Amino acid sequence: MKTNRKEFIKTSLLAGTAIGFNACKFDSKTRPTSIVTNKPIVISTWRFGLQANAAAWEILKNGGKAIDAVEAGVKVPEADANERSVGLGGRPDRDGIVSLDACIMDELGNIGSVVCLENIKHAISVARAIMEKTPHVMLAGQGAYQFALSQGFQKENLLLPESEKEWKEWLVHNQYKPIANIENHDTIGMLALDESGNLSGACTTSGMAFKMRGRVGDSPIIGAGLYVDNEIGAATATGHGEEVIRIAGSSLVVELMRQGLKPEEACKEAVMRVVKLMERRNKNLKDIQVGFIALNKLGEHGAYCVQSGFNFAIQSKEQKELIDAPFYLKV
Ligand code: SD4
Repeated sequence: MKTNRKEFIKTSLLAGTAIGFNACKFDSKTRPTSIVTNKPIVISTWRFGLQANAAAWEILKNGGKAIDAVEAGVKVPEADANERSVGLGGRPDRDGIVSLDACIMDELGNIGSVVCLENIKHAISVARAIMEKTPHVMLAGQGAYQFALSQGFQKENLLLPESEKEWKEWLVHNQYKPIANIENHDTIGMLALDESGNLSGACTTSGMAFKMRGRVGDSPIIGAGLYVDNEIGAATATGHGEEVIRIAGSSLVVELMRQGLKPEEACKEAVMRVVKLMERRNKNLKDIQVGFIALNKLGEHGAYCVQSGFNFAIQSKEQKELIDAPFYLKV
């Protein structure tokens, strides 16, 4: 994989830690005997993915299910008040209200999604409850909140003093111009392949900081912010949701893998679609960031993004690492 590695944590020095993976096992006569899958494995977006992966790994290493692993994993930043873009402590919209978006998808094609959820920090678990306990796939706003309360979720004020202070400072200039900055753009998207060879994914965010009230990005939209096809692979996105939705990003990455592309190649091709549509609309690419991560059925992974700054975390038996994603815009 062609990646810059400015920072990394290694748990072991097994040969070939780059991916720690061979597609084929060879016998003494060097005839391929079987496909070796790199499993279990979990990957997720951004630096906080390291901690989130660790929680997911506790489930995966004991033979647990990918769907349980991704939910448990992304709940870590959701509950962390210091993470300012997910769950508790997330930055508010421009009216000062924290609203969360999330979705989850399992190996069977079960999906659950919640948008504009207020006062409940574990949006991912609400999405899962929608998946498992309703005949629907998506609930929004007040209805989603009522449903969550009915399921025993606790009401909680998600706007913490630091976020409120930042919002008040933002109000002084009140420029409605989303900026490509990892400081106010962070979504956790997580993909896991479990010991049984099943894939699942989860994605959760407070969305773009100081967004318009009611604005929904890609993160809770199956096909845009997340997609899983248990025959092929899974993908998730981060960055400017509008641009990800425009190309049906995560679904596209999975379809590209179906056509034979490796995860990094598929992510790169999806980013190139973003680039093309930005150019066609005469928009400045420097103003946006979009990043994809992908995991295929063999446990191979990859990522690609528009501009530098995006990284993703991997955990498997052989790897525990944060990797800088390769990027398009070289300036
Ligand atoms: C959104 N994609 O709401 C999310 C934000 C994000 O890194 O990913 N930021 O558009």
